[in-house]
Amino acid sequence: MGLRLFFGIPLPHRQAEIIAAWRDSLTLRGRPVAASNLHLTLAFLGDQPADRLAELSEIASRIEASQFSLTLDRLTISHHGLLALGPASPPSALLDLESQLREGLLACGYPLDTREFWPHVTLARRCLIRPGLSAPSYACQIERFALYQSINDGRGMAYIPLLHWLLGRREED
Ligand code: 2AM
Repeated sequence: MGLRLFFGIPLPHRQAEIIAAWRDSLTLRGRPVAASNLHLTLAFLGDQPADRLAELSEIASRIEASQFSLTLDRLTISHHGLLALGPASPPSALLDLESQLREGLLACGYPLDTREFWPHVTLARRCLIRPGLSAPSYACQIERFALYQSINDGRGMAYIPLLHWLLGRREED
């Protein structure tokens, strides 16, 4: 049986707790994503045989991308009730990271989603749709990305980071 895998960026622990507390204060019901599971998906791989982990690790370790500051300030509620927070202006280092990863994965034959990259952190699913919610603005420093396994632990989905990679420090840091 395969592993359900994706590459993503974990939200730093403290910001994840703050964002989850804000989300809970909205009382939109639905199915909240636990603070420890909050992430921004870079590339969704679906079910993959475990013996491709070494190749995925190799692809990720070839990436040369910098750390960046991410401001989450655009709130979306889709008509399915998916509540997501993303950057109104995605930083170029984030777009660069995603495109290097995409190119590496496509070159090795992984079938990726052909839709345009929509950087977002899903906060809850199947929420009540309440128009006019104002978006907060949360800034965090992104220093790593990870390969996750998505598992259903009986209580819902849990996203387990299997491997992670540090992004490069910028020259001015
Ligand atoms: P979502 O949060 O917008 O639902 C783990 O399931 C992560 O992969 C989630 O962040 C989810 O995005 C994303 N994901 C799940 N299925 C996907 C698909 N078919 N294409 C792209 N991303 C997907």
